[in-house]
Amino acid sequence: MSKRTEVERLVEQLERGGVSRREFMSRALALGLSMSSVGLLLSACKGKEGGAGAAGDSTAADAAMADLGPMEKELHLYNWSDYIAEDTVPNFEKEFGVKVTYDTYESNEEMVAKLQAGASGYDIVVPSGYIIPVLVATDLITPLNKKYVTNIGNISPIFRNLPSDPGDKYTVPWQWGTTGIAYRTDKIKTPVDSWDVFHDKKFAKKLTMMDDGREVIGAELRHRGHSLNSTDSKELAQAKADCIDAKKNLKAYISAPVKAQLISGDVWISQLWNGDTTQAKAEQPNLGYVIPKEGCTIWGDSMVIPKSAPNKRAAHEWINYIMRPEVGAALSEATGYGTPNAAAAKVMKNPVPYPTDDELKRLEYQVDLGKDTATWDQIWTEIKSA
Ligand code: N2P
Repeated sequence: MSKRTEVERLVEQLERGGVSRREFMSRALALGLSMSSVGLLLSACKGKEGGAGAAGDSTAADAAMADLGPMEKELHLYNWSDYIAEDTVPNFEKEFGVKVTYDTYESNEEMVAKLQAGASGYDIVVPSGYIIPVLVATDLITPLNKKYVTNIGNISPIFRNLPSDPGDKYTVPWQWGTTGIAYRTDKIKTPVDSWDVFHDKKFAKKLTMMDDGREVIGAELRHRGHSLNSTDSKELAQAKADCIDAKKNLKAYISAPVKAQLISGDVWISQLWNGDTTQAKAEQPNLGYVIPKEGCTIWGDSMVIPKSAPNKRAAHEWINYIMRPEVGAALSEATGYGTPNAAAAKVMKNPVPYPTDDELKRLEYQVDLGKDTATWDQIWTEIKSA
């Protein structure tokens, strides 16, 4: 049977209620469909299913108010690296009598692959906005029990009811930032203000871009004046060629760990997030950061609870704890990122200000690419192996 027919048959089975959403997901992934395509199929089938999934919404509403029982003794966190204050975990452990484990990842895709591989044991993960609809559609995260997240009023209205999670059903925002260019002000004579710099032979092998297809392809799309969410095949073909051209100049595709090389001077210019640049600047004052004139990504990451989380009560207590003003403030002081927590911003000396309307014109939020995720994945694989 052709792959296409197999997928069609699987969709029919889902509509009849012959397979659960979870089983559908694992079989579709086994057939080689991307996570996003599976998500798209699942949302398209919503309501048509005869099986348990059809009752999904009312079940979710009930679950959202259910009692979670007593506090568990453990909590397993999975977060981006260099994205928390030193005291945040120890203080929580002390106050709640919970043993916390803390693992880190370098990209949304790495984290999603872990969740998708089956019960990961994680109680909290911190995806960016564009990934959330995919996690919801593939049934990998659970709605929040609102009665445990009493500090939600501390979150600024700008970060409530986001397009990635209408009604704040699944998410509480963690931090936000931008993906621009970090550079050594003592090594570069002319100011860096454009994605052009990654094509400049003068800087060959002193340059890095992130190990993240959405960011690298997105940057080259913006470089040509396009949306970093483009699904236009001509624009994508050009972006791929541009990425391959820049790659000849790069030392590596590397994300958070590049900080050490910027500090030492092995690398002079990096595509990097604003907060990680601020962290590096504490050790290397000759560092600048710019939002290139062609524009770049603005993103927000949120805490969510995987459906398979073994410690759901502790996960909710963690989310509520993070929303305390002093905890949120310490977090942003340490990471250099913006806080979505208005009460935390009030007690900070220098909170990162939310971009002005003018700056926002150059910034763009990533969105789920739906069925075109597969095309992007393919292009990124080809760039990496070029
Ligand atoms: C990691 C912070 C960046 C998160 N250091 C990007 N969404």
